[in-house]
Amino acid sequence: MKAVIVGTAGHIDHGKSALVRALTGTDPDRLEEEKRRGITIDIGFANLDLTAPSGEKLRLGFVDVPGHERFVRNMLAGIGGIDLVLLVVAADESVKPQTLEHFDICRLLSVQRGITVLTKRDLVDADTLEVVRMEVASARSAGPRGSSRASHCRTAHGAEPGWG
Ligand SMILES: Nc1nc2c(ncn2[C@@H]2O[C@H](COP(=O)(O)OP(=O)(O)OP(=O)(O)O)[C@@H](O)[C@H]2O)c(=O)[nH]1
Ligand SMILES: [Mg+2]
Repeated sequence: MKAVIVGTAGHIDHGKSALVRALTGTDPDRLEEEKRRGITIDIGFANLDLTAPSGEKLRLGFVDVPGHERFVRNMLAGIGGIDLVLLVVAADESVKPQTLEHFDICRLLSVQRGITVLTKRDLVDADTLEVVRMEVASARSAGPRGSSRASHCRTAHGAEPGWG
């Protein structure tokens, strides 16, 4: 079975942990303090087994990181050694300081592949979503290189990927 390690990155409260939970069914926020405060403090983990179109079995191992600027050391501990990063940006807030910081960290650590995920699309109209998409594309120009696709989903009600 092939293993792929998938990390998250992005500003606090932009929906990284909710995305991992929607994709895997596992809440990566395992600490009591994380559940009480509603934020990620330390890195969390979840798995998803998939079958590739070729029939090959895949195990995605997710490493969910905190977005709070004070926990950037834990973010650094989680993001090293990943194969792919999910660059999470909330559509109602767009690009914020830790969006850019995490993009920079991914670039400095030579993360080769990234998928941009616009979360919270249920909170914005179509025009706003388009503006945010452009702002994120501009920020991404300094982010991980290699193949990437943009998507957006409404994780509060289950993952609804819309590839674009
Ligand atoms: N309306 C709506 N709310 C969402 C969506 N995704 C996440 N949320 C909510 O946004 C809040 C923050 O989500 P989290 O997944 O904890 O955010 P996070 O990026 O992991 O936050 P940190 O780990 O602390 O940086 C939670 O209350 C989620 O339920 C979405 O697509 N739509
Ligand atoms: Mg989180």
